[in-house]
Amino acid sequence: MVSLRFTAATFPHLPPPPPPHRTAIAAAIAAAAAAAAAASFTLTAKSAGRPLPHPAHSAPLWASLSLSDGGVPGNVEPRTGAAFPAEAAGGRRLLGVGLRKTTILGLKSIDVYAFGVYADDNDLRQLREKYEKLPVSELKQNAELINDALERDIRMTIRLQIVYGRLSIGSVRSAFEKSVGSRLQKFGGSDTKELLQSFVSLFKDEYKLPKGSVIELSRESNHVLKISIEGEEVGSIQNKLLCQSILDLYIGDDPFDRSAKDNIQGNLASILKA
Ligand code: DAO
Ligand code: DAO
Repeated sequence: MVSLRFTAATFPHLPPPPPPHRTAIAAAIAAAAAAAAAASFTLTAKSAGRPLPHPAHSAPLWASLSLSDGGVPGNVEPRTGAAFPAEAAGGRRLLGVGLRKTTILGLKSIDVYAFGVYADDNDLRQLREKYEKLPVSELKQNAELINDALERDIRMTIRLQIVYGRLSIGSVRSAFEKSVGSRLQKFGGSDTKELLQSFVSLFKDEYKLPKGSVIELSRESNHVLKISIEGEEVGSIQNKLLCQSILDLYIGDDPFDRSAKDNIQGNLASILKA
């Protein structure tokens, strides 16, 4: 049994909703729960609207991060200047940074967000036994290594820093359906449509993701996907396929940023040999 929990009223920039709004959220969650049940997982939602401790930053985060993190070059995504801490929550180590772009109207390329990929060192050791005999040069090219990293119970985090200043939740929903949806199909889940639909239906139009917002997509132990915005957990779901599909966007065989993926794999290879 897979379980999904989404704390609908804890998104940044969203004041605790007035009663009619709350009712609308409750109704949407009930509808998603029904869809979820059809897809054989359960959904519950916390409705308590806690205000967030920190409002999302209106100034770009990287303005100060480059100093606070000592300006280590490998931690800065060079095209956007977005800086990433060397460690994420739980001591996960930064393996590499990259950029998610898209094209609008088939023409104009835009930078959507910079990302950092993190993994738990201890969990990565699971891979040592199998791979430590291979030379680093081979590990850097080894597709099976990546498949194992995607599939196993290894705690990882993808940290996103929004770069595009006019991101609407509608576009996040459709991008997610397309990118994550294609990976769900690729990994062969049969009943993944309902899963995807009920999950994206929880990304409500009221939520705002201004430039500089930080989103973390984390795979916790036992294939629990956790989403936080500005450090505040907004939802989680236990689903191995969804975790694998999301990670595949960044380190799989058709990644958003090829050079980032190569760099991440290089670092992974060095860790396994260390
Ligand atoms: O404004 O029409 C537009 C283009 C927006 C493209 C957005 C792509 C969204 C990518 C997902 C972002 C997830 C945080
Ligand atoms: O870039 O296509 C992509 C995948 C991005 C995943 C973003 C998930 C954002 C979840 C938070 C939404 C809150 C409204």
